[in-house]
Amino acid sequence: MSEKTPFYITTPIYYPSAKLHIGHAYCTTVADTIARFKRLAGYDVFFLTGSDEHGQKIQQAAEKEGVTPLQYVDRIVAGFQELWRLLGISYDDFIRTSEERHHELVQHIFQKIYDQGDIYKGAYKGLYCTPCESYWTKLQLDENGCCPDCHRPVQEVSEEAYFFRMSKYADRLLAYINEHPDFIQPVSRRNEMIAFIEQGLEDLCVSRTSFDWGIPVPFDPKHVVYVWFDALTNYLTPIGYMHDKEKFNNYWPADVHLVGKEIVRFHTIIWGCMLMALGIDLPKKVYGHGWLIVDGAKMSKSVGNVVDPIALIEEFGADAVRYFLLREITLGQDGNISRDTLIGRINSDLANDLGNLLHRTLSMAKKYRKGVLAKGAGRTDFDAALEEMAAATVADYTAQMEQMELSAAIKTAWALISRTNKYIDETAPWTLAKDEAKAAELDSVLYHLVESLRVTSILISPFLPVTARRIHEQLGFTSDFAAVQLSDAAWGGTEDGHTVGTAEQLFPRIEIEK
Ligand code: ME8
Repeated sequence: MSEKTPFYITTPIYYPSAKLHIGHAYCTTVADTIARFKRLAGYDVFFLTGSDEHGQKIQQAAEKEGVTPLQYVDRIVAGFQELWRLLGISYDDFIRTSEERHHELVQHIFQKIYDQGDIYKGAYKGLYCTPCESYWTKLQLDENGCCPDCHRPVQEVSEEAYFFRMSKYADRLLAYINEHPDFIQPVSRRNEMIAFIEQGLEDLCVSRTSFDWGIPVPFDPKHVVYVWFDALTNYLTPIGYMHDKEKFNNYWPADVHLVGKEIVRFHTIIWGCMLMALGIDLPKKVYGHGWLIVDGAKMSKSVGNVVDPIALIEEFGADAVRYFLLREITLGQDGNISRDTLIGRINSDLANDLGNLLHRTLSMAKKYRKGVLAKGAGRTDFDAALEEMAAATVADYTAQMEQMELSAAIKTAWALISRTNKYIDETAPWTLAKDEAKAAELDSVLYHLVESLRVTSILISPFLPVTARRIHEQLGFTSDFAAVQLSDAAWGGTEDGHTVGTAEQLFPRIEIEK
């Protein structure tokens, strides 16, 4: 096993029922940025995403198209994987719940909990929302008697079913939540969950007989396992729960399950009780992020405002989309996105602040010194101030990233970019270049500009991985960028005599059509 500290992060596994939209891409981009940061900071990271492929909804959609459920999901899941490739998502494993390794685990867990008496056979009478794959009680329905989550009609179902004794774990779960303030974040979500459990937990229906696209209950195969009971266990499979105890003990408990706010309940209450029944530690943190709102309205097919991430990536590039999502939205809160703000960010932050800084730096180094830098001579107060700012930036950024304050951290990195642009105006290299007596000062300015950009490239690499690598290359570094560590962001890494590379445009300005 690696000597590094393990860090295990997951996204939800997505339903292949429709095309993924920018909201799904948001969740995965956040998780990817955290995973990349942790690798940069020297952790042994395991980053998991995947697809949640069972359930009545999928079976019905496949029937409509006249294909098998597996044929139906295969095509959609290939689309997910293509989107994650385009977006630069650096997952370590992609789990599909239709895989054998997952079936084996679900059946093992179902059997184990049954054998210990925490799953029993009963009769289910109640209300089911098929689009959400959720059971509700009458009291929980909205004012129109519909699903409180999606507000679509629910169906009365009555069938023989297996139940999981969640009620038995309610008090222990509540005590756990109270004793572990970090378990559910942000705090608003934690309070919601406490209130939910305090109303009392009913036993959960964990099997269905009205369709068969699912994992059969091992001892009663006319039942299939309820999709959420099936899906939640995905987090245990790729890290070796069944077959590699050493790997499992290394990565579990998960450091973060990153999920959207509406599924925090499943990840804390159902999953919490399941893990308690299995005698496995609970994840260290379940973080509920907010929703992306488009031009002020929640994305929905009926409103017609669903944003296709692939179209955005094709038009603006993956790094611009990533930057925009991570910078505009404060993690944990809902965030409004619009085409105008995206273009505004590309033009002001990426093309102007960052792109111009790199371009000006490389052109001046080429023009005044044929690209060759000298380290150590002619240091002025301006230079000392920039060094100090860079050191403070690395420290603040690191603290913010550790707290998952991604938007704050990228703003912190951008403040160094702005400060470095200001430093060019303060030091006016074009004036220094005219005066032989100022040659050492000019050397120092050029060195400081390159050094600031080198530090910047490291800090922005979890957010803008392609751009960061391009900056590294244009600055003339031939070392493997993937091997760069956060500790390399200490000032002074550029060697005396280093030769910078050639400037290429990082981000073209987008002209806004009138
Ligand atoms: O819930 N903004 O899958 P799912 C931000 N299969 N995030 C959004 C969003 C928006 N507008 N719309 C959706 C499932 N999401 C289950 C998960 S895990 C064991 C099983 C996010 O395909 C949403 O909040 O419906 C959630 O985290 C994920 O996409 C759900 O995707």
